Amino acid sequence: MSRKEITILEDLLSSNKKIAQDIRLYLKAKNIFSINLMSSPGSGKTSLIEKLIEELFPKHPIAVIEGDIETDLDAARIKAKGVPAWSITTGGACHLEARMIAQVLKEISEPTEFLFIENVGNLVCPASYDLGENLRFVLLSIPEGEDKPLKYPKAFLTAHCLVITKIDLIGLLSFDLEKVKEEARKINPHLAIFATSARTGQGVKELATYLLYQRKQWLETNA
Ligand SMILES: Nc1nc2c(ncn2[C@@H]2O[C@H](COP(=O)(O)OP(=O)(O)OP(=O)(O)O)[C@@H](O)[C@H]2O)c(=O)[nH]1
Ligand SMILES: [Mg+2]
Repeated sequence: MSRKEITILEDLLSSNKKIAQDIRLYLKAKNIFSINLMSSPGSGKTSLIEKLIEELFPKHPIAVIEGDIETDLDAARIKAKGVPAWSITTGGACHLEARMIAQVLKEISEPTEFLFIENVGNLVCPASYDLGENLRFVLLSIPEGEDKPLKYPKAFLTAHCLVITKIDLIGLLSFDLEKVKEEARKINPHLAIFATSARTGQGVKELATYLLYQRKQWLETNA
């Protein structure tokens, strides 16, 4: 990358960061706790949101922003659960940016406790863009293989929580769960780690409890 390209990228990230901070303040004023979900395509982001909706909604009102390169298929899946959802189609861009989220936020008119933001399926670019979220999830599904924390460290370094998805498939594939946890924690010792299955529901209640606890803590702070 040339020096000029590096400068442009730095400017872009710093302007993204400013918008993200405004988003955090805006959402805090409305008591909306937001979660940015990052993973490779098909790791189970939408499926996990669907299961968390089953666990939390309607007692805890939810809104969802779905980022995709093309189509609003994921938003349609969320709306089918009775939850308001907005689709951001990036038209080729491999990640969401804070300015895209800012455009949608004003449309959230109902009281909301949790805002899930499903990032574009990609384990690289989304890690560099703050979306004003309070929690960042990185998902890693069993079929992707156990080397992903080592190969894509930034996603694991910047996340608060690792969700190992499709845990129902662990008996079918060679995947050393303990080794992955250990390697992920070497990159980021603060990672909370859950293993879930959208098929059997395993781990979803525990993850929902974690979210409720994190939001409660956040409501009690001024951050
Ligand atoms: N066996 C199993 N399959 C799952 C699980 N979660 C998701 N899937 C399947 O994995 C595929 C992809 O799931 P999605 O939830 O659409 O994945 P995604 O990460 O939202 O995909 P993109 O939005 O395209 O990046 C679908 O066929 C799901 O049925 C799970 O826990 N177990
Ligand atoms: Mg999806």
